Amino acid sequence: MALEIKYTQLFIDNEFVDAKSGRTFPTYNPATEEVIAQVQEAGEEDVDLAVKAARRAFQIDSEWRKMDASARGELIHKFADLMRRDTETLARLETLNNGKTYGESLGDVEYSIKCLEYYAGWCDKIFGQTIPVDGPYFTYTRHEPIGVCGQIIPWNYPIMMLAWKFGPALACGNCVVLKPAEQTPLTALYLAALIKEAGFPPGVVNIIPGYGHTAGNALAMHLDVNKIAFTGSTATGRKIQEASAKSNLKRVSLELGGKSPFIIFDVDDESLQEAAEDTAGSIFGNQGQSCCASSRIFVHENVYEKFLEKLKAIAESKVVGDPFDENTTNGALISELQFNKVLDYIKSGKEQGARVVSGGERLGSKGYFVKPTIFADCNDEMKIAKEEIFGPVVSVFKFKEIEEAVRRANASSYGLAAGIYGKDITKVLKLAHSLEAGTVWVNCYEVTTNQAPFGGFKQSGFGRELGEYGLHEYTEVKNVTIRMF
Ligand code: TXE
Repeated sequence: MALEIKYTQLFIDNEFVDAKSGRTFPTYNPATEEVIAQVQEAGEEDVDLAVKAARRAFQIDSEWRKMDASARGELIHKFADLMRRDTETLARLETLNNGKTYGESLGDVEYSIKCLEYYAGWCDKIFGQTIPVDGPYFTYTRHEPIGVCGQIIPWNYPIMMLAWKFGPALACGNCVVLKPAEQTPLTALYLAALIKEAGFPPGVVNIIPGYGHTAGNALAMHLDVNKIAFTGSTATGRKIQEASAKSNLKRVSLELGGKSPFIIFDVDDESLQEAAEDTAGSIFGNQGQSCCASSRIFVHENVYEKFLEKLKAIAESKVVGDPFDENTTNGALISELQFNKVLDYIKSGKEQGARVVSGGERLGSKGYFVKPTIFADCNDEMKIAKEEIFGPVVSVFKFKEIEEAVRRANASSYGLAAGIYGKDITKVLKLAHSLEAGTVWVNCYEVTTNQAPFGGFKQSGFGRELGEYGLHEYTEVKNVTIRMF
């Protein structure tokens, strides 16, 4: 059955409305390069209306502010239940607009529902302290919502990034204005309809599709936005931070790019196979368009060639193509721009002397498909070794000593995630503590859970998402001190 595109307007104050300018922009199916729909394009005026709606909803005596924390939790649960009801529609829409396989989209929807449920449970468990201060005073703290939160998300996990942003923000009692990526507005707008159906008061959630340099920038510069949560490139993250400094010092949390190392020791055959599978799962899954993708693999020299053989066998077993076909394991990259960027990196890897073990080219002539690509004999100075490619392209390096592996793994401006495969617990722990990364996975990779924090060291950003730590990004701590007569 054809998928009906029901929602293409801005969602402000619980209503779907046209952009004030009347402008629209096309959104594409990356697997066919065809236009799916025209979507209303938010501009500065629309951003302002959304922020005003959010501000009204955040007034101290508003329905949202007066709502019991437990009732807030029930609303988030209701939203998650509606997502569960509409799982298939959401997954189909995600695949249509993003190009990832339908199976991946189903997984994303399920994981997003669980994220929202996790945060729904937190609503009535967010509390401060009573503090034994000096003098005849009684002091306590309150963890209050920050206010109107702008949220700017990317296109690689459109539903999941929305859930990561909405979950903690709403649990803490904030109001939100979310700008989805211009490449993938459709699932966010469908979710807007579910927000309304769940019964959130008007203005608590607003969703404004549009471009980064216009709508995104207007949100980041807005004087009445209290916080911006951003996921995207390091270059744009810098602009968000700058906009905060130039406007009202709004709080900022940034989840940016990565060039994550995965260090594989001289392990037995079975472990090496597992390490190869984990590598492939991360760098080829979602077409490598994942900020924590295992893009730099450091393999001990004793098992280097064996590892490459195993990874090659996995890469060549992948079925790239129509993301709706159930036999497909790898879908399309998001856009022509991203596709060309990835192909340029592949070209540069070849030119700089890396050995192509597998892939190294596009697939077919229509749709943004790239074959899973493995480069061996890489050195640390190559462009493919240093820059985030954000595609199904992995660089494999050889190492001898553990100290050397740590030094080379840490020689990056990024610090989002890292992995280790090894059986010597002392060595592994020492390494885990030496790596400059917000997450270190040991004998596994990309095990991102709703309960544990995720975020970056260095230029991979700051602030944490998920888990209890994720809540800290969405509250202000207020100290109340009372003189006791
Ligand atoms: O990212 P942008 P792009 C990396 C990845 C990719 C590269 C470029 O390497 O190849 O970034 O992707 C909004 N003010 N990541 O150009 O620009 C934009 O509309 C406010 C890693 O798509 O960062 C979108 O909603 N907002 C990453 C969001 O920022 C602005 C995920 C992300 O877009 C803006 C995506 C501005 N001036 C890309 N300019 C990850 N960490 O997972 C753009 N935006």
